[in-house]
Amino acid sequence: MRAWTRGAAALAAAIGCVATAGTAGTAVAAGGQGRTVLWEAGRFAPAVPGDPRPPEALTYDEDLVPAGAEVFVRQRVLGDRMRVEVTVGGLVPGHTYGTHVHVAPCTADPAASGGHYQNVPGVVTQENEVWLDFTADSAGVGRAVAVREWVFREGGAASVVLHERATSHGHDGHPPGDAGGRAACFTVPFLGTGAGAGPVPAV
Ligand SMILES: [Cu+2]
Repeated sequence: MRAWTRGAAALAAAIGCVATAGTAGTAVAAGGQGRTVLWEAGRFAPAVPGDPRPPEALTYDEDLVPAGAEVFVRQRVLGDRMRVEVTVGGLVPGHTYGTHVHVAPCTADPAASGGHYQNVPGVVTQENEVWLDFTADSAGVGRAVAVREWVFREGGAASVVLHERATSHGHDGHPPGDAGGRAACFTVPFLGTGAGAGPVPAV
């Protein structure tokens, strides 16, 4: 087991969450002044059409995202700002994965996760969406962080999708936001604008 996996597993255990193969673990922790953190961990498994209970982490392209690859997503909300971090292990070394937060959960149908989450609907820019492109290192581990001066609408962001190539800014012949086919999808119930308000959720 690689160091990053051990570290993430130790952290997950520390906050009361244990990730197992084919499932996702969730932990929500809240501190003072509306500070709220969400962790999700999963292990990619092939999508099986018709599966009534598909795993939270689905691969649609096992050449790019092999079964067994692990994914961790962390979101921190601080008032009206947020930070989203994704780490994936077990990928193709040197490959760049266009990666975004999408609006709907994953199913065996790659299109089910819908479009990119947009802060201002209809505006396709990196700043108005959450792009988390990364290039896997020599060990097949990729990591990206996005900080935004806004927070998802409640229930409006539901997955992280890995695509087959880097996200276009519109200067390379592809439309802005386009990153090719969907290689994998991880369902994440992202925290929304209500994070930090109301009762503290149980950890
Ligand atoms: Cu996408």
